[in-house]
Amino acid sequence: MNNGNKFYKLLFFGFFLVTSGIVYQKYYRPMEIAPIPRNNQPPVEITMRVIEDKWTWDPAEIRVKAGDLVRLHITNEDPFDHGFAVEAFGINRRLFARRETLVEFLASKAGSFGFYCSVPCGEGHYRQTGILFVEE
Ligand SMILES: [Cu+2]
Repeated sequence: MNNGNKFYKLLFFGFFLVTSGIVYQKYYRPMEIAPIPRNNQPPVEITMRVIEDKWTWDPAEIRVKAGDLVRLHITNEDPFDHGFAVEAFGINRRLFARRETLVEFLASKAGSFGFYCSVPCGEGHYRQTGILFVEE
């Protein structure tokens, strides 16, 4: 078998994978698990902070609508780093000490999702949690 033959097999396999993915998304994927597309509203700007010495998010509850583009402006008031993670949306960002970090994401599914500090930061680390509500 020569290498050219192998190349065409790989190419065909890649084409097959992409095509079957598209066919699945268009015709077979149940509506309820499809990502909700962006609405035509302006981005939702939310100002948040990590309160100094408290291991607390302010606010600890965020409410948005499915389809919103969300922009979180998070200020970490502590002199050390924290993290901001929402597993359901694949978000995990470092919040540097005494700085504002912008976290932007599309709220593409409805439900309630926990967020937490993802950087080991001290005694209150494991209670530094909050909830993101995405309403339909
Ligand atoms: Cu932490």
